[in-house]
Amino acid sequence: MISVATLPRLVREALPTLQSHLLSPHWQEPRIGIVHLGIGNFHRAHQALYTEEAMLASGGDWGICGVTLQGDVGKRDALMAQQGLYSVVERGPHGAKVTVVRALREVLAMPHDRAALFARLADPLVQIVSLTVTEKGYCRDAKTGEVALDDPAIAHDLANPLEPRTVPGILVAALRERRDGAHGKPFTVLSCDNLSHNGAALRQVVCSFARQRDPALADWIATHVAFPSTMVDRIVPATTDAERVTVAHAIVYEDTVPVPCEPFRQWVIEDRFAGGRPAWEAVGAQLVEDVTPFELAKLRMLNGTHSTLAYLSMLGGFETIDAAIFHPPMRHLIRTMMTEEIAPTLTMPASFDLAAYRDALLERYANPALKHRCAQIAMDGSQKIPPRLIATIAARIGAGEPFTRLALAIAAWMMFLRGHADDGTRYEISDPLASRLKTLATFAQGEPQALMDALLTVREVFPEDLAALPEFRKALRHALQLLHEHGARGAIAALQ
Ligand code: CS2
Repeated sequence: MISVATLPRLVREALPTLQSHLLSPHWQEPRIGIVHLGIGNFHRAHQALYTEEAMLASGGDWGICGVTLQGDVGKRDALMAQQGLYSVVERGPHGAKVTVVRALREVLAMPHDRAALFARLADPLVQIVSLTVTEKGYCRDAKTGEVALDDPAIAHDLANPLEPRTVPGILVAALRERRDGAHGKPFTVLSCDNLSHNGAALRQVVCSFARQRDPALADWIATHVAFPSTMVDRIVPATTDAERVTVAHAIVYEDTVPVPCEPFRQWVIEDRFAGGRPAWEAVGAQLVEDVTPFELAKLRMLNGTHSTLAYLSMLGGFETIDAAIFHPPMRHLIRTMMTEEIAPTLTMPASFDLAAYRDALLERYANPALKHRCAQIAMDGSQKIPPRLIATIAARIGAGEPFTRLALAIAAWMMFLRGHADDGTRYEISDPLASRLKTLATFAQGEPQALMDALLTVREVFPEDLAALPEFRKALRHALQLLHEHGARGAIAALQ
């Protein structure tokens, strides 16, 4: 058994000593061509890996400058102590595959490294600014799709445009510098978050922010900046010590910041870039004209059922996704939900087989090596539920079709907000609206009708017309009653 802390730290000088299966050959250290906002596990196991492989396949200076927006100097320092190197641990049913990634060249922490970040963003070598900042990072007004002017962080950035902290504030300040700089060329802004029409959504937020202070800049952005939409997919849990140990055995160096993930990965990108881009298509990414069908299929089939599993599991006491899907009634519920309620809302290209997609998802969920915690997926429900579940319900209602299981998912979220499982175990609610949601849920004292009436007033999640719709209220009320009377496990069994 290796003692991780006694090993030398993974640094670039160590690369020649690593075994060849941990690295692909022919690597030339690239200059930085991409700034990525939100340097979390997901980016490191997804876009960074594709980018590294694209450089190996076709060259190019697409080194990455990763930025943490939460002032996480600990993360910056840990990655920089390894000169940006880290390992990806693909965990499948048949073992783990470790790969050392070299594409990350620099890590900055906002707001501490503001000057360095803006110098990077002004550098003409940087042609892409990509983002994984989660839904809440967009600072979007749920009703209008424009920037949320009542968000204090946005108010701060509008009042202090040279010291921005938010994503719209940073992008607008950087794009202004690009426009006014010597070469006058923009960068492409590439959203990689789980939002519907993520590129268009980001464009609207950025343009509406710019318009508040400088309409000419807003027009320039609208005309010159490309915001392609993307669909990203790979299940990437949080890092645990298990990865540090796996990596220590594989590379015989200490990596304090490895990333676990599943073997599967997918990336569909709209091919509309203002400047150059890595040859991602050479390494499996799909470059398409319109990402919408792929994005909706992924958001509704995968993320929609993920959130359903997460809330039912938090109530019913399943800690991880594989444990939940191993429970036959749960698996049956999720499978039927996809087949009967979600898939019919999707219009896919002829070559896309939704039944095969569903079966592949069930298999991915069952991966016993991943240990994807339900509590992680349950976070930020107020942001995740609209694109994952509400849009699907609206489509079902529009088609005059039932949506019993989708209603159960919403009801499970509402019950989850009480802050305790069916057996009384307490947990924290992590959500940008947490205090309001908790107050509403607690006030209802567990009574289904009161809980529903209280939470349906949350306009960030439920549009007014949907909240008032009798068929929606009836289905939701029924699902809440089931959960209230029988608990999550009983409700799942009742819906077979
Ligand atoms: C998950 C996603 O945490 C969550 O909310 O549903 O992160 C999911 O694992 C990814 O979107 C998979 O691509």
